Amino acid sequence: MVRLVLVLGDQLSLDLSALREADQTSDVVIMAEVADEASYVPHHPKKIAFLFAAMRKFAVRLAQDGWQVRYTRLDDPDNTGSITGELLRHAAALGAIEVLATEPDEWRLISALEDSPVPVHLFPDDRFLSSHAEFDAWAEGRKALRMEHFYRLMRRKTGLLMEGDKPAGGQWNYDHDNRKPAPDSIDFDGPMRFASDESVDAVLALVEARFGDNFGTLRPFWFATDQAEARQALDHFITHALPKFGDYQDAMLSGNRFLYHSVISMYLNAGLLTWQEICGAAEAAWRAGQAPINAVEGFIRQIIGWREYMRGIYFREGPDYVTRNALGHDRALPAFYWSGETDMRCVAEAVEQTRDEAYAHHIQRLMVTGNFALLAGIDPYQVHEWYLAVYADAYEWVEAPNVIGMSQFADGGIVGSKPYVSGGNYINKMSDYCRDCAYSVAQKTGAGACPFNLLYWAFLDRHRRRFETNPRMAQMYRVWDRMDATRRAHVLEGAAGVLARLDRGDRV
Ligand code: FAD
Ligand code: DLZ
Ligand code: SF4
Repeated sequence: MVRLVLVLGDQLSLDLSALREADQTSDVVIMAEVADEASYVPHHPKKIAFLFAAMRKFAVRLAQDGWQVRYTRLDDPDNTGSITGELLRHAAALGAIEVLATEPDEWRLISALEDSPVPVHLFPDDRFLSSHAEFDAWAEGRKALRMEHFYRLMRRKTGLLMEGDKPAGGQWNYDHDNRKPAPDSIDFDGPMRFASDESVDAVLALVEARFGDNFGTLRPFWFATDQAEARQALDHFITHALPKFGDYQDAMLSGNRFLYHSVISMYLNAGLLTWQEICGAAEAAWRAGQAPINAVEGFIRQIIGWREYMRGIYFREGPDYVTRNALGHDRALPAFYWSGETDMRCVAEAVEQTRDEAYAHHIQRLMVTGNFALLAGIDPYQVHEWYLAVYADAYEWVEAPNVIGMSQFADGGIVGSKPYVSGGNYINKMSDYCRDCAYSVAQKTGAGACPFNLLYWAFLDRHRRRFETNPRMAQMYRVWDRMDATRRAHVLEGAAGVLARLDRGDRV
């Protein structure tokens, strides 16, 4: 009896549970480029091109390995436009009555598969280090779900950077060494770039024709599109950038879009790389004396700590997580998130590079675009949709806890113990953006004052009832209260002016 084996666009791993469960001699792999997946948000063209190109190459690889593969291209005349539609169509053609699939990493698609007219047998996605059950067992009964505690469990579980039962170097976390401001120059010219081939060119033409109007620049397209290339990109990072990753992890620099970041999240999330090979390579570099412990620990923490923790939160909190709005924010997302047309240099840089590369690093996402949205009281669902659309690594399981939780505090404090908000001083300390900005970061009131400065205090004032008793915020309320009353009034007036300009659609 023929069974179908579904492989989704972010399941491009030879060691996928559904493939392990299948019988290569009789089962048929189904892969499909479909309108539903390509348009649930207006994805960045580079993201769509990356996934389609990588999917096509993965299908070829599976066929070379002996699988029978039915691959639907977006422009195939018979394409039904949805994953479940494709399953139904192929099931009818092949006489299949069952589908094997690895659990998708999004509630929407899980429920579509559960409702599929052809019964789908779901297997856990064991490409992650932690299962849902393990995360829930860790979370159960805890007052607060702090990533650091979960991370230590993962260090012990994997043995990464462990010396017996003790953390290598004597500390679990070297973050205090990792907050250096931007250096004047960077001696790393960014991630490895790959030339396109005939198969990538065909995808680029398709994406240009079908998604050319979406936000984002398609060309030059330079992403890796198969496992071998993704591994080269990883090696390039480990050799040339990892040693300084820790030091400058939080820094931002005009015109330098990648600093010492790895730019591998899109490959890891799509299945072209595994956490084991990434963390194994980083640890090996440390053991060989090629990268310092603060860099390697900081990097490994992002992957076995933050990444796994975020996935645990997404599945534990359930499908309604993306609609949470603990702070009651309801302002529309400003148009400059799509156009970059703002006088705030930091925001313009983040949006422009997002448009060009489908990439921004963590601090740009958190402390520039995220910080501004939170301070300005933007509807978190609209913020979530923006992040899900514009980054090549964005899938709901990882994007939503980062946006709804960490960045917008819309989950009321599950991911973060306090909101990530700051005035312009933080951005000025960590970047060189303020030098070329129309606003003055030193100015706290008046027409030329940095909007982050104004909105920061207005945010604290607006949410006083919720945050003044938070021990990590009490100090800022004391500073605000000690401020001269006239100055406070000018700050609030200035902030109201910025928000009114946003509401009118005037340039900010
Ligand atoms: P590096 O800085 O080199 O870090 C190494 C790896 O660690 C990354 O490739 C990634 O796999 C992992 N990592 C680091 N931080 C996180 C984190 N907070 N959560 C999960 N994994 C992490 N990451 C995504 O993969 N997809 C998203 O849609 C996404 N949306 C985000 C939205 C916001 C508002 C914020 C603040 C962060 C978001 N992140 C997301 C996390 C992080 O910004 C990206 O993983 C990182 O910028 C990817 O670039 P990189 O590969 O150069 O990472
Ligand atoms: C993101 C995406 C896009 C743009 N297109 C496809 C597609 O055409 N076919 C497919 O199988 N997967 C695609 N994906 C990835 C899915 O949206 C992803 O599997 C779910 O969001 C679960 O993470
Ligand atoms: Fe951003 Fe304010 Fe600095 Fe301008 S002055 S770059 S708005 S932080």
